[in-house]
Amino acid sequence: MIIDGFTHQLPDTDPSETQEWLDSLDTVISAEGPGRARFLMAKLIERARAQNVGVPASVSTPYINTIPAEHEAWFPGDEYLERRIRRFVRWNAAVMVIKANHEADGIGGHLSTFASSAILYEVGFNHFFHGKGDGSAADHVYFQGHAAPGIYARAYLEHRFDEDDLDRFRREIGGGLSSYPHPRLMPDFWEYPTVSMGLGPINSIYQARFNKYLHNRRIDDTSESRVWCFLGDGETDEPESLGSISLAGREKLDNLTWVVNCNLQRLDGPVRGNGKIIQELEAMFRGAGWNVIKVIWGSNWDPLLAADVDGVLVNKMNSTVDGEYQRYKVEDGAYVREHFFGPDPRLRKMVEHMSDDEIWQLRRGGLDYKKVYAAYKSATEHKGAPTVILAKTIKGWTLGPDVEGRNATHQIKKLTNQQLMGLRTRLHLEEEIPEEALAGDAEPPYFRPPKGAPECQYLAQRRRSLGGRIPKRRVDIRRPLTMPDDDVFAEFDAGSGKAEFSTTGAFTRLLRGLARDEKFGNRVVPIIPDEGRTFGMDALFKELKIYASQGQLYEPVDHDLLLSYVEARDGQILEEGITEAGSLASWIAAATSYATRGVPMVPFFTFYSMFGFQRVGDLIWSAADARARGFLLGGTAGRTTLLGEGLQHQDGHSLLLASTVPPCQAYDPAFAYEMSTIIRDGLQRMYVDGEDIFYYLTLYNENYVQPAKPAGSDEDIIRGLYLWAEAPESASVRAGILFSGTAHRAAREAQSELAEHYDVAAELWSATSYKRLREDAMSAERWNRLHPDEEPRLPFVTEALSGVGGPIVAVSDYMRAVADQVGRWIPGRFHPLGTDGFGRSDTREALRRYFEVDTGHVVTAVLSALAAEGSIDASVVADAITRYDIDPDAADSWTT
Ligand SMILES: Cc1ncc(C[n+]2csc(CCOP(=O)(O)OP(=O)(O)O)c2C)c(N)n1
Ligand SMILES: [Mg+2]
Repeated sequence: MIIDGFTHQLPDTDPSETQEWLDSLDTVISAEGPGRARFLMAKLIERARAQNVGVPASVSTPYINTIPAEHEAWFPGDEYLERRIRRFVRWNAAVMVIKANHEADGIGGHLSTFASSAILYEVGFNHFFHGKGDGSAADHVYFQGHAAPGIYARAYLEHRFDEDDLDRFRREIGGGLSSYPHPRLMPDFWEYPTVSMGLGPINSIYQARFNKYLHNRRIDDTSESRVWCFLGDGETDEPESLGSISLAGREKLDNLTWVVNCNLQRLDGPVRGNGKIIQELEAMFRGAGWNVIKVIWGSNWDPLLAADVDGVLVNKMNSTVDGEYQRYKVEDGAYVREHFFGPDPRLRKMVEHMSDDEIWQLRRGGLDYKKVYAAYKSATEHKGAPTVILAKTIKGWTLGPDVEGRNATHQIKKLTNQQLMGLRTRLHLEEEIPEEALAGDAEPPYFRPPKGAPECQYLAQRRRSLGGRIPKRRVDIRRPLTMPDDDVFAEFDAGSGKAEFSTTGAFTRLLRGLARDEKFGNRVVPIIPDEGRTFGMDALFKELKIYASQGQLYEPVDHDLLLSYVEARDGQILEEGITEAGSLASWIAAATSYATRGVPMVPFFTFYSMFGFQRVGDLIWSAADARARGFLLGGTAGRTTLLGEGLQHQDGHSLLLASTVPPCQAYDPAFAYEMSTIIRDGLQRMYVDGEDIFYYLTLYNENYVQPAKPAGSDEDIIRGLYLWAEAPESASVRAGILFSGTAHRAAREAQSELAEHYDVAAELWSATSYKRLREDAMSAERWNRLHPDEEPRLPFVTEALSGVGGPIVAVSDYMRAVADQVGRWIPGRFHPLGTDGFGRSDTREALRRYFEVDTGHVVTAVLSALAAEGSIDASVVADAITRYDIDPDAADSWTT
C-alpha cells in the first residue's frame, strides 16, 4: 500500500479502535496466511472506494485478467471464418519472409513478432479499425514495425497485393514491399513509420492529443477517430515509449488505445526474466492515469481460476517470473504439470483431470481472440483516460518447437520445408497446401482463396463495414488551406531602417502576421518547448493563447499585464513544456495532418538549435519518412552568437546534421527578408505544389539593422547563394567572401578593411543554404558523368561564383564542414572559416576571436589565400596578423 509511512503524521482520534483493526489483521495473517489478508484488504479498499472514501489508487493488481470472464463482451464475429483467415495470413506472412531469404540470402524479415501478435491485429482488422474508404478521417493505426509481414499478408488476401508483390518483399529498389512501415517508400500504404523503437508510441500519444486540439479548435471533427498503437514489450524500455505517458493520462486521451504485445521476449532474450513485465507496466501506466487492461490468460484458464477458492493458483501466477513462463512454453504439458502446478499439491490436484496435452493447450490471453475482443471493446468504450492493453503472448507462436519462445526466435528468418510441413499441420491447411508443394527444396507456395470464397467475402465485408482498407495513406484534402496574403512577407523587404532586431524577432513577427491572416491564420500551429520567452514569443501568449484542454482554471499571476500567460481550450500555441521529443511528436502530427486527416496544418516548431537534430534527430528522420511538411526553427543558433551559455548550448553543427536528412531544406539566413522569402517559398512548395519536404531555418538572437532586400534576389535566396554586395571598385586584387547567418558582420567589415588597408576588392555573397548548393552540384556532376557526349552542366554554385576572379573565403557561425560541402565545386581557391570545437561561455567578441571567425581572421584568410595564389606577398599576411593582434600559435579550437 502506498499510504505506508505517513499515517503517523495524521491525528489518531481513537487509538483503541485503531488497535482493534490492526489486531484483527494480525490474527487473519497468523491464522489464515498473507493470501487471505491480502484478499480482505482488497475487499476493504473496494468497499471504501464504493463509499467514496477516496483511497489512494494502488498501482498493481494480481496477475490475472482485468476483465473477469463473466463481464466479457460477447464476440460478434464468425469464429470459423476468422480462424481460417488468420491461418491464411499466418501462412503467407511466413512464406513471404522465407522466400525473401531463399532468393536473396540474408535479406532478412521477421517471423516471430507477427506470429505472436496475429490475433491482436486480426481482431482489430475485423472489428475495430476504421478506414478512410467512406471519405471520413478514420483511425490512426501504428503497426509494430517488425509485424509488417503480417500486414502485407492480409493485404494480399484483400487483393491489394499479388504474389509478385509478396515476392518482392524487401526488394525495394524498383518498388518492392518495404521492409518496415515506410511512407516514404510506400506512400499509398503506410502512414506511420514505427520501426525505430519508441517513436511510434510517443508519436501516437501526440497524435491523439493533436486530434483533441483540432477538435477543440473546431478545425476538424475528430471525435470518431481512434489512435491505436501496437508496440513490443521490449520496446517499452525506450525512453520515448514511456516518457510521455503521463501527458496522455493528464490530457485524458480516451481516443488512444495502446496494445503492448507482451511476448516476454525482445531480441536477445527475456524482457524481464527475473520479474514480470506486465506487472511492471501496469504499475507505471496506472500511476500515469491510464486505464489498464491485462489480458494474461485465455478462456480455458477460466474454469481453473473459478475453482481457485483458496487463491493458490493466483498466488502461483503472481510469484512465477517471466523467465519461467517463457521456459514453460519451450517445454511440454508434462513439464508444466510438474513445475507450475506440481510443487503445490492443491494445484496439482486442480489439473488432475486434465491430460498433459490439455495442460499444454492452456492458452495465453493475447492468443485468445475472445479475450482480445473483449479488451478492445472495453477500451474503446472507456471514457476519460487512455487505455493500455497488456496482452500476454508467445513469441513465434505456431511456428513450431524450434522457434516458439526460443531466445533466438527474433532472428530466425528461415524455416525448412520440413518445418513448414509442421506449420501447415498446426494451421490445418492440409487441403489448401498440397503436401507435394513442400517436397524437397521446392519453393513454398502462398495461399489465397478465390475472391468469391466465404473467407474473402467475409473479410471484404468486415472491412467495408468499417470504412475500407487499412493501412492506407491518401492525400485527399478534406479541408483545403488558403495561402496567406503576400503583405505578411513583404513587410520585411524594406529593411528595418535604423531599428535593430534579430532574425528571431523577425520570425516571431512573421509568425504573428501569419496567425493573424484571416483565411490562413487558424492553420498555423506554433510549437515551443518551454522557451517561448527566450524567443520573444511570450508576446503571442495573450493573442493566440496557449492550448489547454481544460481551459484556464486559475487567474495567472500576470493577468493584468499586457503579455500574460493565457491558456484556453481553443488556444493555438502548443507550449509543450521541457520535451523536445514531445514537441517534435506534436510537430509530426501537425506536419502530416494533410495526409493522415486531409487537413493541412502549418506547424512552426521553434527550439534551441542545439537540442534539435542532435537531441531528437531520429524523430526528425522519422518525420522525413512520414513525409512531414512544416517548419523547424533552430533558435539561439550559432556557436558564438548565443553568448554565455557554453559547451552544451552553443550549436555549431545542427546545419550539418540537417544536411543528412534528404528532404530537409536547411537554411542559414542572415537577414529578416531572407527568412521571410524562404518561408514564403516553403509554403508554396509544400502546401501548394505538394512537395514532401520540410524546412529547417536557423534563427539568431543578435540584434542588428536588417537591410532591405536586393531587387531580384528571391530566386537565388532560395537556391542558396546570391551576390549581396559588389566589390569596391577602387581596389585592384579580387576575392570573394561568402557569409551565412550572423557572420555577415565580420564579412562586411572585412570587405572594407581589405579595401582600405590592402587594396583588395572583395565581393560579398550570402550563402543561405550549402545543402541546397551541394545537392544541385551533385546532380550536375552525376548528369555529366552519365552523359559523356553532351554539353556538361555547370553547378549553380560554380556558375554563380565564376566571375569572382580570386580566392573565396566562407565564414559562418557553424563548423567548416557546412561550407566544405560545396568545396570541390568552388571555382578557384576555397578557404572556409567556422566554429569547429566545443562552445565556451564568453562574450561574442571573445568567442569569435577564439573560433577565428571575426573580422581580423576573415581579412587574414583572404590575404593568405591571395598570397598562396601569388597575387600578393606573404608579408602582407604577416602584417594583418599583427594588425588584428592574432596569436598565430593559439591551439586549434577543435582540439581543445
Ligand atoms: C531504436 C531501435 N533500437 C533497436 C532496434 C532493433 N530491434 C528490432 S526488433 C528488436 C526487439 C524487439 O522486441 P520487442 O519490442 O519485445 O518486440 P517483439 O518482436 O518481441 O514483439 C530490436 C532490439 C530497433 N528497431 N529500433
Ligand atoms: Mg517482445
